[in-house]
Amino acid sequence: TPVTLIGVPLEEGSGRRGCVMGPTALRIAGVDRVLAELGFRVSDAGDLKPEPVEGLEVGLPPQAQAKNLAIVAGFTRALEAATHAAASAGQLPILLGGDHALSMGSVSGMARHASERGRPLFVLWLDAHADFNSSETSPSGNMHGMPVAFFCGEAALPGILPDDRPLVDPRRVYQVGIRSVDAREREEVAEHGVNVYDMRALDEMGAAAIMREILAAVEAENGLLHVSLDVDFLDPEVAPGVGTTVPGGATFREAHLIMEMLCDSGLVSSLDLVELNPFLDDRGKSARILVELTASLFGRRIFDRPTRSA
Ligand code: DIR
Ligand code: MN
Ligand code: MN
Ligand code: MN
Repeated sequence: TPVTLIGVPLEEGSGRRGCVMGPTALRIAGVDRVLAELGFRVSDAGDLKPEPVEGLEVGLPPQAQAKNLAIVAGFTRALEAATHAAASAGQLPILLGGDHALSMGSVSGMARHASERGRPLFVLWLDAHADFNSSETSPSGNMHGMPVAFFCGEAALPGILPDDRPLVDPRRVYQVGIRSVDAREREEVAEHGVNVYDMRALDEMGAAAIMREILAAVEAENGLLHVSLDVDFLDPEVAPGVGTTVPGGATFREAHLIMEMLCDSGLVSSLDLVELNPFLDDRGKSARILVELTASLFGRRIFDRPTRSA
């Protein structure tokens, strides 16, 4: 499958500056080069321009908070269209973020693509955070905490995309690495049946057992699988270049194993690399790790595995 890189210079969904430099840092770290070395045809669509949007605030519920709604909405519309177009053209889109609000658009575009193919879309959410706040429940108003609720139709953010768009069933969302959830967000995640493997689950079960369960669920329904990788999924000692570090995250080896198992599955349809903040990084360390993980997801391995019968 040919791969298309789409830069998303969005930082207004997070509480601080810096993610706008993410796409450039990922390119400097060689994301296109490692994919080409693995034999993929890679094209770079450059950086996405947001559509101009205004007047959405009037549709929000009273007391709702959604900071920088217009700019995030403009990116969401452009991203939904660009991601859908790439997938429809038989390409595998990789979104170079940019903060995690970009997944409102990328996942919605993939949901439309999947529904046109008559296949369900599954989402693997690798993150310290559940990102299931709505404009009414968010304690911060930062929209990078809302994308999962948005593409499941639960974010109370009307008017950004059509109300009748294809949504993701929250029971087809699988979250791994979770360790920071807000009080009301916790209730929403449970109520809507999101599958959460928190850090305790990762410690107790190990990454391999978790991934076998998730991949079996995708396979059982012949689904497409969108992977959304937030830098803060990783432990801050592994990847410091992110605005919202949370101690006790995934290790380098756990993350690589997850990527290698995703590669073996052949199920991945699309990928977000998000929340990289080069202004906070340590000499390019986090950008490089994201690129190394991408290489593992696309087939780099230490040795070929002996083929084992199931
Ligand atoms: C927090 C932090 N749950 C919020 N969220 C994220 O503001 O909604 N940090 N995504 O990276
Ligand atoms: Mn996130
Ligand atoms: Mn996060
Ligand atoms: Mn709800």
